[in-house]
Amino acid sequence: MSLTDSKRLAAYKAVDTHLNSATRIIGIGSGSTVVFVVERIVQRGNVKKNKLDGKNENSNQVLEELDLAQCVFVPTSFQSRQLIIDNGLNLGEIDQYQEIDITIDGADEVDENLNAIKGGGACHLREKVVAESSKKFIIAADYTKKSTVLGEKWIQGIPIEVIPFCYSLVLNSLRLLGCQNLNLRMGKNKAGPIITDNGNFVIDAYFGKLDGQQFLGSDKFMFINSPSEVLKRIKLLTGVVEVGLFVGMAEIAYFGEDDGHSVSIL
Ligand code: DER
Repeated sequence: MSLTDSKRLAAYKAVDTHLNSATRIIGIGSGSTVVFVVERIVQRGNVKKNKLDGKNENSNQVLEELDLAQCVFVPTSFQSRQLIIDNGLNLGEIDQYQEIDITIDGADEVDENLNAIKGGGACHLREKVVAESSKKFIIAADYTKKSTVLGEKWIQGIPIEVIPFCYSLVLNSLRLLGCQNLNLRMGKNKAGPIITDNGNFVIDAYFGKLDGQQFLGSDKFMFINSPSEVLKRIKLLTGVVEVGLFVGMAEIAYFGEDDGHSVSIL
């Protein structure tokens, strides 16, 4: 069972469980898993033609056909905007649709309380805006993303979008918060740092496991290393635009397992 197959499993399950003929405004996340979210939405646009025989292959669910002409899709990045356009779906922008019915997105890690680290693709600012504007925020991910606590498997660090002008000041502030494992995210096929869709830099800051058992920070500003406390402390730093911690936002998460057919649900 490949990782790609497990992403597809999770994406299809999320779409088949939550999208029906009444769904109109849909937020599309960013990353590799959401490619399969859009793939399934397009298939559901014509159940008969795509021979889905009305049944989801993983369950006895009856699949309603989606009237895609009546639906609008809100992107969370340049990548997801392109995905919507390339699949001939109606594109809507967040400033036109502030009440989104449902957003389905990926994640880099999800803990047992449905808190998530996002931003592996450096898209977490727009993803969080769209997720917060959604009545339902659903995560679809492969089995490697499921953890007990954040920081257990995703050790690349919490993605933090920062203003380029003062990124070194933010690095210093993060050290004062107790983070020693920090780096400015550099481009792979681009010299210098990556630039987000919003023209900013990304710092990845690893605070260890966010299990709420340790104190972080300098003497004057000690705080517990829970996802909510770490999010608050980072967000308050001057120069920080958005933090890749989605705390208490997801309603449910689907993980494609590595057995080739099962999907676990959190
Ligand atoms: O950057 C992001 O937040 C993406 O959603 C990412 O976390 C998920 O990436 P994947 O679907 O490619 O694993």
